[in-house]
Amino acid sequence: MKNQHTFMGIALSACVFGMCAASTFAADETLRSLAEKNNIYIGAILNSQWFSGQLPSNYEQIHKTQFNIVVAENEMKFDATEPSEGRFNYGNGDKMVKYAQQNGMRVRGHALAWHSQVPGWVNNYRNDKQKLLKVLKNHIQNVVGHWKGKVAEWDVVNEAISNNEPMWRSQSVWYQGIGPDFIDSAFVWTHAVDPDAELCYNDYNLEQGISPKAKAGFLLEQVKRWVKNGIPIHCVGSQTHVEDTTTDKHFIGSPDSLRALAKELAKLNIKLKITELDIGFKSGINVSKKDLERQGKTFREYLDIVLEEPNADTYLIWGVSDKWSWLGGLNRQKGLIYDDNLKPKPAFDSILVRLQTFEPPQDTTKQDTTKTDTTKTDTTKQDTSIAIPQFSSMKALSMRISGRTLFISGANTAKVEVFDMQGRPVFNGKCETGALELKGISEGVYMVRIREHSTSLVQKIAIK
Ligand code: 9MR
Repeated sequence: MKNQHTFMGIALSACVFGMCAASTFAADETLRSLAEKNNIYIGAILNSQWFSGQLPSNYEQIHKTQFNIVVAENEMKFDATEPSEGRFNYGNGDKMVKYAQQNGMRVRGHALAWHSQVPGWVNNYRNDKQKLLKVLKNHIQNVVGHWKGKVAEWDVVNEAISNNEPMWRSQSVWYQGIGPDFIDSAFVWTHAVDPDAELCYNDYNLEQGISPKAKAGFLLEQVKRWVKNGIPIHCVGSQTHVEDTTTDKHFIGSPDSLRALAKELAKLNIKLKITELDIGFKSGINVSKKDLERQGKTFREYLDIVLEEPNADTYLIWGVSDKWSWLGGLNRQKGLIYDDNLKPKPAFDSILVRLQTFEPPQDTTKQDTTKTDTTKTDTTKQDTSIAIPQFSSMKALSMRISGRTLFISGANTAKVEVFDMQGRPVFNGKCETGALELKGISEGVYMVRIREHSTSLVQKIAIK
C-alpha cells in the first residue's frame, strides 16, 4: 500500500514527453517521509468511524503511511471526554494516542474550550459564573492531566470570535456565563497542567485578511495582548475550511492572506498551523478533472506557507477520503485529497510533488527563526501560483527563454527540470552548450529549475 500510493506520484512524474529522462524521485517516498525531510508535520484527522472499526483496513494503512500528526475528529471534545459531570471518558482518545505512539506520530488535542459539542449538563450552569469557571478548570485539569506528555499540542480555545464583526462570539455558554476571561483562563490552566504542551487558539476564516475588521485582524490584536500579558499561547491554528474559488461567488479568502497572518504572528514569536484544511466544491455540481487539478494547486499554495514561513510547521487535513468527510453538512463536496475509493486525487500528487521539489532557503531553519528572525524577506509579493519558490543559491547561474530555447549561463553542464503549475515534472534534461530546446511542451507558464552540482536556480518561464 505504501508504495502503491507513492507510485501514483511517480507515475505522474515519469516523463510524458520524449525528452524526459527517468523519474527524479525515489520509489518509497510518501507525504510523511517528505514532510519529515522538510521538517514539517503533515496529517489528517482520524475520522470518528475509525474509532468504532467501521473503516476499511486500507484507510488506516494510508493514514499511518502518509501522515505524521493526528487529531481526533470528535473524540477529545468536551462532550466526548466529560459526558456527565465529573465522569471522564478517555477510551477513544487513549485508542488514538496508542495508535500514534505505535506509529511514531505527533498528537494534537482538539478542543478544550469551545461553544459547540458542549454536553447538556454544562448548560444547566449557564448563569452561574463561579460554577462555570470551576467546570472549565476541572475539565482542563483532568483532560490535559490525563494526556500530559502524550498530547503535544492543544486547541485550548476554539472558534471564540464572531463571524460577522470583529468581536468575541456571544453565542457560547462560556462567553455568556463567564465573559471573555474564560479565554485567558483556559490558556493559563492548560499551561499549569502541562507546561510542555504547545497551546493554540484555533478558528476558521482566518485566511480572509488581517484588516481590523476581519477575524484574523481581531485575533492579532488579542494575540498581541496575550503575549504582552504573558498568557501562555504558542500558536494560532487556522482551520482553513475553504471553497474552490470558482464555485464560491463570495470567496474572499486566499493563501496570500493566510501568509500575511503567519508573518504578523512571527513578529510575536507565535506559530501558525493549518489545522483542518479542506477545499470543497459546491454540492451538486459536476467536478471535472480540471477542477480537481485547480483544487490541487490551491492545496499546494497553502502548503507553500507551511514550507516557506519559518513559524509555520503543520499542514493538517480534515479527513482522508471524500467518502467520510463532514463537508456535506456545509453544502460542499470532494474537499479532500483521496476520493471515495481511497484513491489519491490530483491534490495528493500536487502535495507530493511540492514536497519533493521544495528546497529550503539556505539561511533559514524552521525551529530557530521565530525566536530570532522577524525580519525575513517579505515573500508575499511573489506570485503564489508559482510551483516552486524563486530563490537562487548562486547568483552567477542565470537563464532566459526565447521562443522554446532556454539559454543558460554560469554552468558547464546544467541539469534542467521543467514543472507545470501543478508542480508536476514535464521535462527533464541536460544542457551542455548553454542552450536547450524545450521540445514537446505546450504553450503555458512553467517553472524551470536548473542545477549544477549543489547550486540551483528556479525561475518562472512562459512558453508562447
Ligand atoms: O468533523 C466534525 C463533525 O463530525 C462534527 O459533527 C462537527 C460538530 O461540530 O464537528 C466537526 O469538526 C469541526 C471541528 O471540530 C472544528 N472546526 C470545524 C470542524 C468541521 O465542522
